[in-house]
Amino acid sequence: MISNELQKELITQLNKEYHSAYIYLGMSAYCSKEGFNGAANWFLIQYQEEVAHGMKLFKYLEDQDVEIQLPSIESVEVEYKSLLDVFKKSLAHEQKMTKNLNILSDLAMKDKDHATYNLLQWYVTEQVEEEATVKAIIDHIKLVGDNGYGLYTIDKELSGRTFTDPTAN
Ligand code: OFO
Repeated sequence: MISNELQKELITQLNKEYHSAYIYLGMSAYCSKEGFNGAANWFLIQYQEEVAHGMKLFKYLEDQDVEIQLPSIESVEVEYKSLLDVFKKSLAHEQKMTKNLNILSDLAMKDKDHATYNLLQWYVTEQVEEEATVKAIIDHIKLVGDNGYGLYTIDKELSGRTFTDPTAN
């Protein structure tokens, strides 16, 4: 049985996963508008990943008989300064999510709720990968600076990303 406090926090986390998805949809729209179609594809896949994160949590809450509530999803920004800016904002967002997940893990540990703690560790591990991936992209963009051909090459690389359900294993 998940404590009431933790149930409430997990519902908030569910909302945050879908908010993350929404943020990435906005980032995809920005990139597409600016002609960075590869980056638009990359963020669209990120959107799909966040939806999958949300579904994993949704399923867990159902399995644990938690009464599901679906509060409204906060609106998101769709304007950014540059390709570098959009990826920097993505990293800042993921760092915030990591912090939240650590707080949630602390709470599950305090409650001695091993099942929820286990689930949260899956998310914590996923965050390490997400942050590292975005950091690497930021480094590449910084390397090329304003060089058009460099940005074109990075965008082309980003177009190769395909969706693999992160929750499948
Ligand atoms: Fe759901 O991992 Fe990013 O936010």
